[in-house]
Amino acid sequence: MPLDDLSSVRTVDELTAAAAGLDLTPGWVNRPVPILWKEPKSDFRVHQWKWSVARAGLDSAARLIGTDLAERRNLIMRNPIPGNDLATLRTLICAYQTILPGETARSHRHTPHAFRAILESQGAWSIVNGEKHPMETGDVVLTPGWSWHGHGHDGDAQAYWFDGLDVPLTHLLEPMFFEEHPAGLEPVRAVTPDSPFRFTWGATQKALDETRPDDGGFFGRRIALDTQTMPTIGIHMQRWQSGFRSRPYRCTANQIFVVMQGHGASQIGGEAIDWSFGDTIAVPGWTSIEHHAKDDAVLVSMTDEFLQRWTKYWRFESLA
Ligand code: GTQ
Ligand code: FE2
Repeated sequence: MPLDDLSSVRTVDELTAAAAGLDLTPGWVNRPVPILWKEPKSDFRVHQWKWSVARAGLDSAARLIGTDLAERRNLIMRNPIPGNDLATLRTLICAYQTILPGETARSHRHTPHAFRAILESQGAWSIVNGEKHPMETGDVVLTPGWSWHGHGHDGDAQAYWFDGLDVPLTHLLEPMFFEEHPAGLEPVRAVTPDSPFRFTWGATQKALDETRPDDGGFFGRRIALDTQTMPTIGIHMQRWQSGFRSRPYRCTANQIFVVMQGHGASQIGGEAIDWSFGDTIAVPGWTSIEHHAKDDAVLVSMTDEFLQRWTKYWRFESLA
């Protein structure tokens, strides 16, 4: 019998063995990990990164390495599961980044979409497609995929921000392109404090003032930023009054919360997590979420919810 002839096999076992030799796997064979399962069961873990710890790391990085060598002086928040050295959650990565007064970080562009939420900055900026966007404390600045972006700092004190990107999704789908700007730092064509890529702290607070808490009680006062130029990353800003307790829920979206103001305690997947300014919490999809603000708090969150809605995978469930 020729090795590639499956016509004359006499038993199921023979067929299985012969097919395997031709890179054909019978679907009826028991596998260690099945193809389908009842409900989401992420390998990724709920995890929190404390700002106090990461900030000290950034300060040491600023002391030890310049932006000439480190194109981006950042600390990536790797989900602590075996074999993973990049992804924060299945589709998302995030990092903390810092820049010193007078420094610049060269311009580049890549297919992954990105944004920054500014934790501490007076005078830092990002040049996005030739337009200089101020990055002041509390601002959110978008760099949609394939837009040139480089950073710099005209102020007097070290600046810090949170970066969020969809790099793991790009890795999965494989359309990765990356290019350095020929000029190093892209020349500034215009200064644009008002730009669809920039959401100032002031504008966010005003929009939140005009928003009522959601009727379901799951999210409190919350707005979605317009990220249609980068549809894989949803960004919400939420503001909770001292004492706010959310109704528990779970949804299939992967979510990362960053604390912009205040402190609180949340129950995430049954785990108590105390959070305060600058902390980041990664929450894989289908994990129970119940937030509690202990003083007036503002959190920014990034999510693949809109991507999951578009693919019709998204599900939401109230847990109380
Ligand atoms: O600032 O351009 O944290 O390209 C990771 C990759 C930041 C950036 C990160 C990046 C950037
Ligand atoms: Fe980048």
